[in-house]
Amino acid sequence: MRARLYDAVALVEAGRPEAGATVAEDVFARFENAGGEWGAHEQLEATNEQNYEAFESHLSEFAEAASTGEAGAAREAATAASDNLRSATLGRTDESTARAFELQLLGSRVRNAGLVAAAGHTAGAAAVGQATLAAFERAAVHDAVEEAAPETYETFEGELESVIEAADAGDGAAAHEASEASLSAAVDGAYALTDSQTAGAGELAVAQARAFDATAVSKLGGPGRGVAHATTLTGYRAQAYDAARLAAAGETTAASTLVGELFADFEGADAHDPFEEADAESYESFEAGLSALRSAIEAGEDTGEPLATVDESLLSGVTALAGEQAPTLAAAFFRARLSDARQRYANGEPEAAATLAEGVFERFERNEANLHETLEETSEELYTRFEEDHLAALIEAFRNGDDDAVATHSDGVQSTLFEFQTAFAGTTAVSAAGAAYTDARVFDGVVAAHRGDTDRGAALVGSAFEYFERGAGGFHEALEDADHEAYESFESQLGTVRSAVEAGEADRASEAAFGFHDQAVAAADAVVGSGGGSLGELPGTAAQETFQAFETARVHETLETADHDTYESFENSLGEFVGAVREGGDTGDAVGQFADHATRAQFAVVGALGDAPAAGAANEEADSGSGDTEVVGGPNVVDAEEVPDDATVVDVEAVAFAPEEVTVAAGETVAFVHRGGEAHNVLAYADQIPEGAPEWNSAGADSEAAAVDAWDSQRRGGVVSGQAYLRTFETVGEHGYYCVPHEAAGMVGTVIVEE
Ligand SMILES: [Cu+2]
Repeated sequence: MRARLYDAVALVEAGRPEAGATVAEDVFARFENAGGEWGAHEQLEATNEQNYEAFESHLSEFAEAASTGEAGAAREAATAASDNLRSATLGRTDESTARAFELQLLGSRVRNAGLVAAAGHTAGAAAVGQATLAAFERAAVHDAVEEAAPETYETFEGELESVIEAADAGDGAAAHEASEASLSAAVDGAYALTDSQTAGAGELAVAQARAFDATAVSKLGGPGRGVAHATTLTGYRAQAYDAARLAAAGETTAASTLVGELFADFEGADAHDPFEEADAESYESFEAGLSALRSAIEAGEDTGEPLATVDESLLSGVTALAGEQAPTLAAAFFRARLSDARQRYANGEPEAAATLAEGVFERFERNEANLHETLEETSEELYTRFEEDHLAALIEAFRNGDDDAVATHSDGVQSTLFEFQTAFAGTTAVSAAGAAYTDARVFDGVVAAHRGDTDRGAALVGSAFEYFERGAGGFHEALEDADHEAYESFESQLGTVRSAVEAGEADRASEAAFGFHDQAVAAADAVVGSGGGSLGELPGTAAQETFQAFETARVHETLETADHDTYESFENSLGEFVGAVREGGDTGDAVGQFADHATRAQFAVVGALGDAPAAGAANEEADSGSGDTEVVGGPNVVDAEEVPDDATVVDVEAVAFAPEEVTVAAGETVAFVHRGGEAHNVLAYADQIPEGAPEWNSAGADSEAAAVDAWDSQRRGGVVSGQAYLRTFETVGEHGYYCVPHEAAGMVGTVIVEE
């Protein structure tokens, strides 16, 4: 639990206070749940009432500081809360145990710094590293470990300094690597400081902390590229409305051209394939709706229905692609629509303006793209200001023809939505939304130009320019930093549109606007790409490291011996957790399950399983049959000594096949030789072998499914220490394979067979 407090601090340091606050709230919730972590709530309360109260108040101070992004205050409160927990630990255990735990906790904090650095937030990582170093120097364990294990002490401190240095130099990968070495030294140090049962319990707590880290690190990423694609689709939404508007104004040719251009742009857009993949149905209805819209425009028919189809399909696409950032983009779209309403009012169309604003209101009430709920959750006060104070009043002002009120409430809806965007989303998503908003305004300006309203068109494009120049919620700076060339193109293309609109050259303005649309998408892409948006494999790697660390941990065997069922549940839930992280999406349940099993495991290694809180039942079925059943080989599992000299050897390590890919000639034999960890097996994926090739696996079963079943029910097909599995390959092509118990930890490989 103490390690998790520091996870939250690390997130705040990395500039993600909202994620830090979420972790803090979760720590609080788990603590309040009396049966939760270590049964800590009850124990702490029983140990010392005063200490308990101090802990609770520090925890809430911490949550507060985390939610407002005050890293320094958060760190202070976390340290204080952590000290309260430490005192509680001391109340129940001796000084050496407390020191051992202290050292492991410091190790977890070093690894946080490494992960934060690997996620690209090197400045925040350096700060976390510095704070950890200072804490270590102050800690009682400092002198104790120096005395008990001088080499370990030096490794721990030296690697910690390397983490700080690498982070300062902006080298995230090096910082991550050094942090692993430092944590591993901390774990070793704990064994030097206390008995192996206690140190083992601490090592399991470290595994628990690692799992939470992997979850926390996934929050460090900005939104992925999906947000940039959603920006493209948001731009199309505005363009479709503009086309319908031009058609209604009798500008049939311009309207039809606009839809044609939109179509052409989409066919070549980066967003095209992701849209199709994310939501095939909406993708198809979008294309169909767009054709229908064009036909309606050309035939002079009502565009209402096809426009609605286009808009709804695009909205589904935005929601599917932008995920939790969909409300940010929806707010950008609303802002563009409401700007358009104001423009219509100024054009002497008050009823049209009111209808348009009512449409926005209705969409908002429908909770389109989850904006309503998200706004309300983000800030009740902001929500009231947007809806009641301004949006409702704006509609009324349009109808009353009250110019002053229109000005006040137009500004009001714009500023409240903008406030929401910056409060809810990080700079990356705000930038993507800013690109979408600017894009929409530019097209509105072009529509005005087509209608011969040069002044208004120039004013619209000018206001887009001004919005960007004023900073656009950090978009301007983020783009300039992310990609200077993209930044310059964005600005110069905006200038091109403006001069075309000012010159009253509507067709040239349309063309320039499509050029600008591309720049807006490129800008969103550039910011997303640099904004920590692409964490790539990091969360998966962090989770997998948890598995690997356990496979080679000293406590591994202790736990297996102490209580086999607990051991199995622990490992299964860890595997499931790793799988969940690698798949992306919500890992809350999986990490919670694992944390429960890890807690039980800690009780098991100190011989107090009877006192352990019960764990969830999610992994019970995974235990069935495997229990203590002995591992048996298959027909081609042999003694390692029997491996032929001319066989190509693949090392079967703790949780990897090395090398992961080998190439052999047809007719040659590959020997999969056990080198580390517990029992592994080797199975060809049924759908990853050449056509016509027989399925193969270490169980000697004739299908993958049968081999999995043999493993699950009888532990057949296992390869243990001192053994090897031999397979002679006849069919040319690629054979993908894996190990059942460790697939989630990335234990997969490929054999390429050549002529
Ligand atoms: Cu394995």
